[in-house]
Amino acid sequence: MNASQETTALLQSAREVLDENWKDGFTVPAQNQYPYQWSWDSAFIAAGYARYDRERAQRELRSLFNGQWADGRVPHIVFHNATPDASYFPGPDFWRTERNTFAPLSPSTSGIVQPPNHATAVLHIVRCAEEDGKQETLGFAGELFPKLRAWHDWLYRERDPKGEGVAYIIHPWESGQDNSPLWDPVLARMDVPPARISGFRRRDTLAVVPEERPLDSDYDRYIFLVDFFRRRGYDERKIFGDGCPFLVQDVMFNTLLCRAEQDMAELARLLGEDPAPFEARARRTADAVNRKLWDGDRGYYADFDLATGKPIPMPALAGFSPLFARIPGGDRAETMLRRLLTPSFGLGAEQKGYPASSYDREAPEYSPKRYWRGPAWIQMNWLLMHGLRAYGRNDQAERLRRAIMELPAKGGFREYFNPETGEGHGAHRFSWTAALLIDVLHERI
Ligand code: 9WN
Repeated sequence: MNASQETTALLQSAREVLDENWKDGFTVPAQNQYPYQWSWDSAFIAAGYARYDRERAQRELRSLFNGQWADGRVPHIVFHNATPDASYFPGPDFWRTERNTFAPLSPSTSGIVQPPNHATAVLHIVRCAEEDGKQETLGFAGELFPKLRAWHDWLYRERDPKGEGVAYIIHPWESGQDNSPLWDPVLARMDVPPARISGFRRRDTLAVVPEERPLDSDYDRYIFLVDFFRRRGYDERKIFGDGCPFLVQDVMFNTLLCRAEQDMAELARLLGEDPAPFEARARRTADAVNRKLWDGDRGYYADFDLATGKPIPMPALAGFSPLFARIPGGDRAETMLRRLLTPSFGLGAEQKGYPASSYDREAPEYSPKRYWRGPAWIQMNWLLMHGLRAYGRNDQAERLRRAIMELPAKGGFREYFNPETGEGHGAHRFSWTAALLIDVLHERI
């Protein structure tokens, strides 16, 4: 096969993954591991559909927003089929979100959230249509616009009670980077009474080997936290007021919020609405990220632990994500790039292997196979690729783009990859791996 035939075959295989995972209205991240609809996955998946099936891209996000709560929150999982699937825990029966009057009765959902990358996906769908000379997705953008605004309003209202400009998260699952070493110090402090976590059985290690998944002690804490929220009926004021043990202002979550507000401003312009309130909120969040989350010692951004009032200076790749929303000014960006383009993250000049490692390869917590503790992820590469381009670093961006294409070709459409060898790990036939590969293969750069 020549290069063009290989690309065509890869594209075809990626579409097959998405066809298999498409459940007539939404896409599961992976059949045997994640059998429902996940929030930030859906936005990445829609970005891939936007390139070849815009009808599906729109249905994907519409389905997700069918699970939006009346208070504006977009839950991290929507259980379109209320019957629990034996391959995933915690399923629809565990969350008891009916304890909150804002939760929809149908579809049933989880009660926590994930990074807000949805407005970015909607704008991407509109832009892809424009590239083809089509305007037909503007109606869809107009339909989603008030829902996206309500979602962001909820984040600023409920998750930023002091009006700092940055939202906090209350669970590692809300970060999207569930098992990152970032959470180790916070989880280690948590006292988990055994009675509160009795009787649950993990399902995530049925299809994926335990060595690639979190430890039991992590899961105890994940479930303890959900129980803490469930007991308070998912009332954010009570969760905060009663001293939730996990309260973190996360860099990547706020970067995606900032970018989503920038993209809302753009959508507002296209729809004849006023962009000013969105621009103002985006600026306020960018300023707050720069003020509160910048770590001058390390030269990139760090999460902030509200429970201790201290930063979490762990070397996670997500600390570079603010490039995606053009948050750092020129000098800071230069400092960050010097640090990013070192062997720590697999982007060193002449370095072998595949960028980017999700955690510093030289840190003691690093593991190339265990999820979020070192492996390369396609969606992280995609975010950073766009971030590097925004600062004119097209050569380095191209290395990430190549990795987005090479990793699935070598390791299969897996959830994550060993950054040293390219071997695939985690769930098989994983949707956003396929979708973002499709996206970059269609780019006109
Ligand atoms: C919990 C679905 C999700 C992703 C997350 C990823 C993983 C879930 C889990 O899978 O999290 O939400 O059970 O491990 O960490 O980013 O959205 O693909």
